[in-house]
Amino acid sequence: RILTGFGTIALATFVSSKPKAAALIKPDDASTLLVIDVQNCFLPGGSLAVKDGDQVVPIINRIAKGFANVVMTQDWHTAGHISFASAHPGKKPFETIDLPYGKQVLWPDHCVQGTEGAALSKDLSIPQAELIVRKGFHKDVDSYSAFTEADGKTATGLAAYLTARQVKRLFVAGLATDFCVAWSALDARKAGFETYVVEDACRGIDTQGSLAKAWADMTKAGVKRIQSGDIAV
Ligand code: VGL
Ligand code: ZN
Repeated sequence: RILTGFGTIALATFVSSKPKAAALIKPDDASTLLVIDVQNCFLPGGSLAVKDGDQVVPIINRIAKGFANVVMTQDWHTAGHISFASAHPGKKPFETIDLPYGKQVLWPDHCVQGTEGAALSKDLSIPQAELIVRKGFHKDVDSYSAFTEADGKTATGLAAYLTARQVKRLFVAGLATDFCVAWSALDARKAGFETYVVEDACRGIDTQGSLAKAWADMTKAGVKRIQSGDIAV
């Protein structure tokens, strides 16, 4: 009888208890929001449009209000860049080739220096953004990562910049989840930063299983997968 009584109380407690809200993550002075490649070419109507890519813009604008430090990147290719399928006779976009530095996915021409397609979205509203890192500007080397080019050794200077600014934590958002966001987040971990990827503030290209692989690689590397609602703004 006593045990039955306890059972009833325990069940009543269980049924009535509300799920606890997870604590919000508060960006501090050692935190930087890294906004990857929110450029016209990757938005609807662009030459390498990421599905629903425009939906990240209001989300990024909202979370950016919580950050004193914001850095953006801009994919910035030469005309005839080695990552363009058009530079390889007989090759089509989304095919891959072997280059001296490894496998390269071939893309439609995109983000050519100085073109409207390479411009950052005019709908971004982040006036405090302090630095724009351009990448992929060497004709014979791609650079998905904001830190290191695809040769695996040429630095963009971003890690040195962030270290000099005493940044410890990076929150990564933008386009595309499975390429420039993932490669940047993986390199951020290699450089020793605590790294969060804000999933709903990113959209992926997802070619040949790339999105699932990117999340698996990021998780393995200790990247924390969060949502924009987890951040205190
Ligand atoms: C990107 C493919 C080619 C990206 C850039 O921003 O994710 N993807 N260039
Ligand atoms: Zn590119």
